[in-house]
Amino acid sequence: MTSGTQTSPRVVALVGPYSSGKTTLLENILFMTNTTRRRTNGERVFADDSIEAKMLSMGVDINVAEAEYLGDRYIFVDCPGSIELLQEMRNAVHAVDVAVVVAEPEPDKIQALSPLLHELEADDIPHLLFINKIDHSNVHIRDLAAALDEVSALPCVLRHVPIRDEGQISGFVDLASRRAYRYGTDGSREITKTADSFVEQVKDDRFEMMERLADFHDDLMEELLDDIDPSSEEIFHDLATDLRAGNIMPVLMGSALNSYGIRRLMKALRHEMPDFGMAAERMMPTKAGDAAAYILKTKYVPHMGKLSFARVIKGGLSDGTSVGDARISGLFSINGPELKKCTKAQAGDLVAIARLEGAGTGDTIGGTGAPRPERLPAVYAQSIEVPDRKDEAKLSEALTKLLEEDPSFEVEHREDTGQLLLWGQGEIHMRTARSRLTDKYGVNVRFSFPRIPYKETIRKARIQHSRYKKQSGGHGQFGDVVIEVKPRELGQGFEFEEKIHGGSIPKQYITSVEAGVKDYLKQGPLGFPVVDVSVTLKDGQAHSVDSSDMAFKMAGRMAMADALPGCEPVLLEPIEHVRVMAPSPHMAKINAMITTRRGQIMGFDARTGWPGWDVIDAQMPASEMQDLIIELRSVTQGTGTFEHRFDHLNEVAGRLKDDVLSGRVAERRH
Ligand SMILES: Nc1nc2c(ncn2[C@@H]2O[C@H](COP(=O)(O)OP(=O)(O)OP(=O)(O)O)[C@@H](O)[C@H]2O)c(=O)[nH]1
Ligand SMILES: [Mg+2]
Repeated sequence: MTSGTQTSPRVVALVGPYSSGKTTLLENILFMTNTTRRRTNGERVFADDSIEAKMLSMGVDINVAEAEYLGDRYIFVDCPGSIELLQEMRNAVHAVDVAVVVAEPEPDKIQALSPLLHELEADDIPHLLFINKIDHSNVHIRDLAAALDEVSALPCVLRHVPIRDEGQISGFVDLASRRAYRYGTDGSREITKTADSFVEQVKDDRFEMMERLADFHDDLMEELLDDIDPSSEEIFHDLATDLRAGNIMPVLMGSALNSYGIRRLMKALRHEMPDFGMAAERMMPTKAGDAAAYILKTKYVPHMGKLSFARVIKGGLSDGTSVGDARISGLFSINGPELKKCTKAQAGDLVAIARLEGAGTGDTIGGTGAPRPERLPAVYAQSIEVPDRKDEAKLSEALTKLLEEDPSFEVEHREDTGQLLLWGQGEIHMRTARSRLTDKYGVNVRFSFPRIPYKETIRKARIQHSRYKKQSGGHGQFGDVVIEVKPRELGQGFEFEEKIHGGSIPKQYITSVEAGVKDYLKQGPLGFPVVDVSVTLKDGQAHSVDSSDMAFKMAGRMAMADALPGCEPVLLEPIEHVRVMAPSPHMAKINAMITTRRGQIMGFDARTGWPGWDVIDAQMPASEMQDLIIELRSVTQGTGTFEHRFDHLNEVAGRLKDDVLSGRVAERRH
């Protein structure tokens, strides 16, 4: 980079559940470091100001901002908190040196951290936790710590305990330094003083902190066993080593809004966060060129076009050169919505590259075999259509951009229903898509629940003789066929055979009959595609002048139309195999939910690699799954998720069948 020092910046992700105060924390770090002006009355100087974010009043994109603190450069990547936007965080944390998990001080809300913490643990990203909003909390810190232990695979090391004056939190004791800090009344300062009386009160907490560290440090263990009080330096040193090694999750506290504890947080980052080496190793392609960079975010910005937020893994980027096949035509440092042109970026820098062709979010340029963050399984679909056919090309272009920006969307063209489906993570995620497609890319697009791809089959066999005949002066049309239609077992598919003897139908017309039969199968007597039938052409007649391909195709079709209503048609619905995953305490509710949705439970197990989580395998009708994720999240504090795939078709009978058929009739009348 052209500005500032030559050392690479320290990159910190701010992650945490929805509305826990990540953006407020970032804003206040920026004020504290004199990067931006102080806010006035409720104004948000730094916030996600995209139309989608305003509409949903939540962060929907990452915010990136740079600050200088005590001579070091920091780049913060503030991630949106909604669980439906988890992919955004997953892509970002892959590139950072450390993550600060911002959480609210309510034991009930701690479980919502579980998927986030697992993300960080799975990708080996060192992380610490900042308990925010401590200003208006009466929480008992031990309850909170116990709740944290439940959701974190790493031991939580509580580093601060609050000091209360008349029920209000007025400061905290730093258990490592044994100092008490009073939160300043002007909201910007922390006044320190050593107070033995406070320290005395928190002796047990300090001992517990040291015990947890001692699991990784024999020296410390010996000191504790010999009743020797270790020095602050030793504890700080061990804390730093353990954060870097991913042994522990340190826990700090404060209030982003009131600037409480922010200086302590910055100091902890300054002294304890890992350097760039670990992130570089995580992102490095197996075969890297001279320079390589990982793209944590692709964004289409009005007036600028495509921007790729990239962290340089090795080598340097410079304007006008190429990295692998990718041409760098414009480099910018990022400060919130402001971009400043720069000419170079070196390993460790996080910059925006302009108009980078052929690479999207999660890709790495300048190498092959780079690890990439996994895509979240799609759990919620909407059918999208443009009322005006003229907009089709525009829609397809906009969808390409949407998918480049956010790999947790998927597009599926369903042949059986003829619909174009957009798959994503839930209602909120879908609303961001709608807003992007309509407001940002100007496509007039309609969203609705997808049609269920019902099918039909038959239960009875039948022999049918049908004749297609037309005499309209000159050339006529003549095709005569005898077919036998038989049901096949579910899942066996369609089969066509011919058993014509003595050439009653000339060979060349047999394929025409088959084409006519297949054409009919697209919509059977109940209005749905017909599956799992066998049709045998047994006999027929041809006319030397009037017979033609067309006439036999029509005859084949006609014979099917005549035969099938008499073959006891039955309605089939798609059944999906679902794996529902959630923390164990929610399993009883999930069982009930599956049963209410006509699901059948097939198995139950602990979730591998996820302590405290279980998995239920079930089969469930697709029609019951369209809003499954919404209910699942509401009964699991937002933590539950599922994977699914088509399994088989199953007969629908009774009232349900009538409902489907009447719905279908109504739909066709449109
Ligand atoms: N009382 C109190 N409120 C806070 C504190 N920090 C943030 N808030 C409030 O919490 C709300 C959410 O804050 P944000 O900073 O937007 O939260 P976020 O984590 O960025 O939210 P998303 O990006 O939507 O997930 C706002 O109304 C803040 O004013 C705090 O320390 N104390
Ligand atoms: Mg935010």
